[in-house]
Amino acid sequence: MNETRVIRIRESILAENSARALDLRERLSSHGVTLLNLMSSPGSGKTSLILRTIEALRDRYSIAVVEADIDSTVDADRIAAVGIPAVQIETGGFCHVEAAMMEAAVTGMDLDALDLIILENVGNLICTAQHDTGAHLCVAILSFPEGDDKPLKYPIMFRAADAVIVNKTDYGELAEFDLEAARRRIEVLNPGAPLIPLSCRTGAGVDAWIAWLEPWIRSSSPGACEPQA
Ligand SMILES: Nc1nc2c(ncn2[C@@H]2O[C@H](COP(=O)(O)OP(=O)(O)OP(=O)(O)O)[C@@H](O)[C@H]2O)c(=O)[nH]1
Ligand SMILES: [Mg+2]
Repeated sequence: MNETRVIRIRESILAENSARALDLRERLSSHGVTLLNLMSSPGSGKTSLILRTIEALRDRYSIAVVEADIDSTVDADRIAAVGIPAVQIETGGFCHVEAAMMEAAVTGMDLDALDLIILENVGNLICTAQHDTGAHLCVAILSFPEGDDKPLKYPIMFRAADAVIVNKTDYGELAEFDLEAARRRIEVLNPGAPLIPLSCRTGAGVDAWIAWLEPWIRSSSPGACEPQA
């Protein structure tokens, strides 16, 4: 009897992506550029955090932004409106960014003139964490209205992160978000990963985020973020 031939597409596609991501990361490092991959569910505050980060760092560092969405240039337009170069990746249905998309996005950028590229990944908590984009750092954002149970339901995202931001703390009691419960759940998944509560609306806590991020810029060495299966 003939043996059934099995072609493992997923493994080979992921392996090819990982190789491209490694090349891109090394290329960016050689130009002294740090790539930060921001991931969260839709509406948690990725674009708002990018705008806060630009505000805090633009005097000291040269920053560019890559926005990824299934469609539209809404977020790239918000970044361009504050005078920071922004490239929009329209993924056309893909729910994550891959290394090849980032290669295309950085083509044409003057890498020697840049210190930091921030990627706003597509809004979702699942497949974004499974694909290496070439980033040096991966940061996950959770927000008060989403609930403190998200690390239990979407562990891969929280395992993949170098740091976890908890945004929208200004919701306070309204959101019934238990920060200590979230901290314990993330600690189990990703021991030692810092949890940084803040509010992009009021600016409270943004200093702690900048204090965590700044040493990585220009160091161009990768954090511990790893795509999760
Ligand atoms: N109350 C409050 N609202 C916030 C805060 N941060 C962001 N928002 C609001 O939340 C909504 C979504 O914020 P965005 O920054 O667009 O979120 P996003 O993650 O970029 O969303 P997508 O790109 O659609 O995935 C907007 O109405 C923001 O004004 C915050 O700290 N507190
Ligand atoms: Mg956005």
